[in-house]
Amino acid sequence: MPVLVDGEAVVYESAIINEYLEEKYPAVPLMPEDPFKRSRARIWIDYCNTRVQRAGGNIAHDYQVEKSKEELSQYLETLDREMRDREYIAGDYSLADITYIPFFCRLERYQAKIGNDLPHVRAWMDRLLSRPVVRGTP
Ligand SMILES: N[C@@H](CCC(=O)N[C@@H](CS)C(=O)NCC(=O)O)C(=O)O
Repeated sequence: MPVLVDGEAVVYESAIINEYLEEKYPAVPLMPEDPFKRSRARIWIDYCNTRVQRAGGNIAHDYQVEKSKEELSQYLETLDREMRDREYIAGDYSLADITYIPFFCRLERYQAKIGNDLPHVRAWMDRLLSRPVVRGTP
């Protein structure tokens, strides 16, 4: 369970931790300024956490594996359609992209493959994983 302890502040839930850090350190903005674009970023953050990571977590924890694999492949197909004409999922690089990085780093754990059948997700994943800060994270 991800928990951030920042002095007296104890923050949990990964999406809430990310927003806490975004608000605390505004010098590097990682959410769009425009309210509609912010809502798109939040939609894809929610999609990752309530669908992609939920299905992946089920698979990793040996719960409803076949059903979850089927769901996960549908979610990835949806993402592939979304990413067809995009470099990042919600405009510029944002917390929405960052939310998917742990999933892409742990594909084996989720018994998932991002192959040639998902070319747009694959290109997006490669783009994210090749960022220096991601490559430098153990
Ligand atoms: N919604 C929580 C999820 C916390 C969490 O890490 N859940 C575990 C189960 S305790 C999980 O299934 N993670 C996926 C995995 O095991 O790879 C968050 O985003 O902070």
